[in-house]
Amino acid sequence: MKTIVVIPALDEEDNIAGVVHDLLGEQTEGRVHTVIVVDNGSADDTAARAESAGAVVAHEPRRGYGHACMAGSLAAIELGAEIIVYIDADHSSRPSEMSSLVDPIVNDTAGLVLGSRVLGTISRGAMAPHQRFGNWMSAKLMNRLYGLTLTDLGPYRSIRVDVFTTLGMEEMTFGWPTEMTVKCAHRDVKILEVPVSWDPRRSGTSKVSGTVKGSILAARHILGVTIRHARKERRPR
Ligand SMILES: Nc1nc2c(ncn2[C@@H]2O[C@H](COP(=O)(O)OP(=O)(O)OP(=O)(O)O)[C@@H](O)[C@H]2O)c(=O)[nH]1
Ligand SMILES: [Mg+2]
Repeated sequence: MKTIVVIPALDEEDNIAGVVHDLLGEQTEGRVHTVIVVDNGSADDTAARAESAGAVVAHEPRRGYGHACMAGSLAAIELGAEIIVYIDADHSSRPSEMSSLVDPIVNDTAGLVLGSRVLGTISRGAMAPHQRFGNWMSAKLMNRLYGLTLTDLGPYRSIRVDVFTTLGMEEMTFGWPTEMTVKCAHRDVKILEVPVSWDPRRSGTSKVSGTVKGSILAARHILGVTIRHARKERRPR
């Protein structure tokens, strides 16, 4: 199946070329057709470096992780993607683990695959205690409200495009990954967690969990989305 990787990127000039290179190289064993880097108004050289490394660059001037993921997803669909994989730009996730994300969709054992860092390996210094706690609490709440058995939020994830197009994604900032998961749960899409590794960002500055403001905003969005959608009716498959 045609697999396209979407990378939301904001000021990641020192990380992006390495990630794109690994995704398009032998580590992914031919699974990746195209890499789309969505430059979210970076003030640095992110876009040019992504392009030099072989990525297709999309530009999304509206700030927000969800806006960037949405722009990348639409570009991927335009290019004929059947599977979309999302991965961060800072090398925290490993392109070499792509098979865990893609193969369950190819084998039709899942429509949404979430890379769980809790089931996998978190390198020393890669995740602050408040982030571990926030992820744990979010997963617990999602499990309780949606009858799931998740362990993590899973920023490294993949989705079948024909599932994605039914979701009507609306959360254009930190709530994007949560919205995708809970909407899949409501639609009885098979959700599979697979173990993945999580490393510290290679360089550059954190925009989310490494800052107080980012962490508070992320927590508010994640919990808000989880609770709001639980009140909505289940939709037919
Ligand atoms: N497009 C876009 N990307 C963003 C935005 N904020 C963060 N990102 C990207 O989303 C990914 C996750 O952001 P990070 O800053 O790494 O957040 P984090 O992983 O919680 O924090 P670290 O542990 O410091 O890496 C990275 O690829 C960022 O470049 C944003 O507003 N727009
Ligand atoms: Mg990061």
